[in-house]
Amino acid sequence: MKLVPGTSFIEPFSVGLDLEAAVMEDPSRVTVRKASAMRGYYADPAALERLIASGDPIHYKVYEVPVPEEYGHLMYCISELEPGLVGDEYFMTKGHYHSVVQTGEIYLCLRGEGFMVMKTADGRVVAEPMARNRMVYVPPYWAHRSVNTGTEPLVSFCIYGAEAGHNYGDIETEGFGARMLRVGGKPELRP
Ligand code: PAN
Ligand code: ZN
Repeated sequence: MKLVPGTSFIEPFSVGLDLEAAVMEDPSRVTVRKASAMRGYYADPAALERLIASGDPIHYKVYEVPVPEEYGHLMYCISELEPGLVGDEYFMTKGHYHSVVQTGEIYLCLRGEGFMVMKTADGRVVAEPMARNRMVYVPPYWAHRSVNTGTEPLVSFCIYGAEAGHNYGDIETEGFGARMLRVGGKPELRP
């Protein structure tokens, strides 16, 4: 067998995914982001500080059994975003471009309701609805952020090229171009 430089050989394996319960059974890595990790992301920083002061609740968790972060491998995870509001803005993930910007991603929503908000570097913004059994295709070049507009956790199974990497810096500086706000009790994407 001839191995290709840059793509590690590993043993096959399987993991338990309970799609009904929307959980990964034995994740070996769980990334937790609390409200305090979201400073700078919401339109109402004072509301975020109140949330942090009231116990700094978990915002979202990402469950993984990681594979090598190399071309050829496929990374996958369960992403679980809690419901809630920061002022009038629904809880959301930080959002990112992939560092290898031509890497796409698939999100299969297992639970909850919300939106995948996607943007390009030249300012286009598109929001696709997320609900159980709905799949969102994030094409190459689009930054992506999930937003929970429901009352239960928004949980998705994601798959993407493992070489992708995460570029948070560009979103921190340029923002997302639009925010998902609660207006008259309903979600509305506002520039
Ligand atoms: C997902 C996200 C996950 C958390 O696995 O990383 O939903 O969102 P942030 O990374 O924006 O904090 C993904 O898109 N990976 O590429
Ligand atoms: Zn991604």
